[in-house]
Amino acid sequence: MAKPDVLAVTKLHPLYRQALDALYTVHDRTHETDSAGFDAMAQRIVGVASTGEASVPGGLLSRLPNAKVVSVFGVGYDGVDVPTAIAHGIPVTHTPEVLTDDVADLAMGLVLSVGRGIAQADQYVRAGRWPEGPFPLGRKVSGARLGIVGFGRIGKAIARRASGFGMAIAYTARSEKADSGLRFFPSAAALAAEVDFLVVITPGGAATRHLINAEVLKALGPRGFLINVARGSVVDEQALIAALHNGVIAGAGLDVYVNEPQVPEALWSMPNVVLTPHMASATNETRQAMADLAFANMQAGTSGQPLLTPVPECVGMSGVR
Ligand code: 8YV
Repeated sequence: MAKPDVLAVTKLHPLYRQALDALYTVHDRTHETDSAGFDAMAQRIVGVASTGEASVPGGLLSRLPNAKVVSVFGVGYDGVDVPTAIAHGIPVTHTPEVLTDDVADLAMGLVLSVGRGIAQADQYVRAGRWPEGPFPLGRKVSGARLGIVGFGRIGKAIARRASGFGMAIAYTARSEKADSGLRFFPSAAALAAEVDFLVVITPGGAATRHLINAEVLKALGPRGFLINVARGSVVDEQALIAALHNGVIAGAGLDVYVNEPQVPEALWSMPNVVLTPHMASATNETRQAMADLAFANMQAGTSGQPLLTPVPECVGMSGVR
């Protein structure tokens, strides 16, 4: 019997791709590479596979009359046109929980790295410069003030780790979480003014675009560091480059960018930034767990079973638990 057809809208992680290949015929970006061929088979597509960074536009979903699920390999699904998916009765799933620890770990890694200059110190040793004299002093992380922008699962996991460093932790979010026991600020700017490290971990998309702008960076100030493990779109990248260049803030640790995998060249040579290539969830253990969950959601969706982890907007959809 022929395997059911699914569309991969981007290059998938091999673990997710291999799992899908066992059960499905996977069409690799056919909507982009072969428009005529895609028209001929669009109605056979029963599922759409995507990632946190990729785009699943409404126009594509409208061409898939028999799609039963969009399964995103990632917790963020800002690339998916969810209202259009819902309008067409196509639920969207993602991979929450399984990557929370890794993303929180990398956020703390960037806090330590920018505060203590770990990446720069590594370069200093490798360049043979130690004999010239000691590496410049860093910023003490333990006991410093940490602000978290976005207080969902990952934001809370960052707070738990930061409390182990004896940090004074505060946050901003759409609403105050009464049970957090932490100080709440109503805006990113108000929070930034009160902290040494500002860690951004909100969902991406239109609602948070440029939430971190020139005003917030000014409030963070010349001794403040920005960490972004959310989406590049949340930070006004040009304002950030200017702030780093002009000493408006002390430095930044960035895992995400506006136009990945392109990173603005202006950042490459800045001594006060640490740059990582969108790798917050990139461990063997977590990528396996993400692949298992994304595959299980695809399988459930295409066979009419309850979905394991639908995105919140799709929880109420008929046939979705
Ligand atoms: C990516 C992410 O999905 O979970 C998210 O939202 O951004 C990442 O985990 C991952 O890089 C796979 O593309």
